[in-house]
Amino acid sequence: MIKSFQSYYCLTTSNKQLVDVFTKEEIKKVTLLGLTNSKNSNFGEWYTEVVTTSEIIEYYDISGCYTLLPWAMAIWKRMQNFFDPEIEKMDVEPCCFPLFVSKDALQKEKDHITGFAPEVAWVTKSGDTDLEIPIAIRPTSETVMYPYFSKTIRGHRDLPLKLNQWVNVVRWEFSSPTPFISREFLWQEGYTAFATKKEAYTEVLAILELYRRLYEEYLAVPVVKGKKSEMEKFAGGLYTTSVEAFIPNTGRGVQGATAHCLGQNFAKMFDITFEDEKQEKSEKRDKAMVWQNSWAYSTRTIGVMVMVHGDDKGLVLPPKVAKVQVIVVPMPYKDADVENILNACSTTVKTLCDSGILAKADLRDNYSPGWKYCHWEMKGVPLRIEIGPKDLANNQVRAVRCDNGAKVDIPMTVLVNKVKGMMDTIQQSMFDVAKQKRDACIQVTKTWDEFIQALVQKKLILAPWDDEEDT
Ligand code: 86X
Repeated sequence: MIKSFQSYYCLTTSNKQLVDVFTKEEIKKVTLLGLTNSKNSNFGEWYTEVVTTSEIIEYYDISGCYTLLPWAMAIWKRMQNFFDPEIEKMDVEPCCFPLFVSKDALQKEKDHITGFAPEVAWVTKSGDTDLEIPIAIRPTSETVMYPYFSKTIRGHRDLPLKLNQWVNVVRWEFSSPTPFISREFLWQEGYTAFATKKEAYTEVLAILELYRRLYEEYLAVPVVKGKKSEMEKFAGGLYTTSVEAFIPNTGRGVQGATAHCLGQNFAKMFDITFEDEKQEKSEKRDKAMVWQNSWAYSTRTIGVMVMVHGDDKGLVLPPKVAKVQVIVVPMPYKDADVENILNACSTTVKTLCDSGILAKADLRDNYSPGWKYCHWEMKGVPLRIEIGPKDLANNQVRAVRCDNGAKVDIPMTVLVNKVKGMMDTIQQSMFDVAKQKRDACIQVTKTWDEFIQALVQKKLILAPWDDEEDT
């Protein structure tokens, strides 16, 4: 009976009817629709289920590695399309350094590598033959890039040097990996060098603001900008700034992106020096060390977005990063209407696409409208447009929001403007709701007891802090 269930399902329209006959698990197994876990009762299972069922992630046979499917890469591309032009305006140039690091180079900055050493993945063989010297896969690229910085920076005219690359890196972390918080991930890594401290300090804040905008304006995730404590900063640098997101369900903060001011530590280690203007004219021609920054955000951003916005029906994508912003579903129920309705769907999609909205029609005839609703809700498409006989007769469409289920009839005559407006509304409303939920978790604590209590209650704690190690 279960085997022939899919065709049975296609003939029915009401999801509720099915639930009465089969368990949720049985329905999911056969239709591949719906979630068996709920966000509030078992968050961890819900997360892994939602990323696989929505087809953004595919599991892989190596632990900690996941395939980013087109639905995920579309989000990543949009984030790149925002960030790349912004850093280009700041004269940051694209580059691509090798994936491999020699042992010598990797160990050059011993102090900063020590704690990380267990996370480095090594290539030790080619075929059956041992490599003479094992080579590491980059966990980050300081040691790959800075020899080049040292070589290419001679005088003040070579500064500032600003490079960025979009690559994958590998960190064999042992804390349980999960989709988007994985051992191999994609990121942008920016490395810059300046003649003065002031320029470096200014850039760190400019990049941090881009990270805030990325989260808040694109992913609709509220973040807090800040400076890490001495304990939490990148040990190789001078100070670390970050944007931090909050996941209400776990009560935990997540580091969203970091921008480090490295000071002159790496300049000293890698001999990245220049003859500055004043000194050039003097007899001594002393070398001055450059001031450096590094900054990165990774595909972890997508995981944070899923955790913040996803619900019990699946993903909920902010319009600004969704591969498909509007899905158009026909609702034919009498044979006579079919052709007209399908035509209306195609026309609607064309009208929307012509005005820059990412719309798509799901005209497949082997799935019921109900199945399609669940499917696209699972994938988080911000707006569903349904067109049935009644809509056709009234020269309108019905629009349903993915984020809150709100339904509205839109006259065809104002379709484009209305849908554009709804994209903005959904984007803003997703941010507002997420911010409201986060802010509701904030608790001010002034004593250690209050602090512990708030932690247990999954609060986001606001506490006095003087950055003394003892405190
Ligand atoms: C710290 C610091 C920094 C450039 C960024 O956060 C932005 C982009 N890098 C990264 N870090 C390491 O230095 C590191 C080093 C090794 Cl060898 C490792 F295996 C893991 C690491 N993880 C983080």
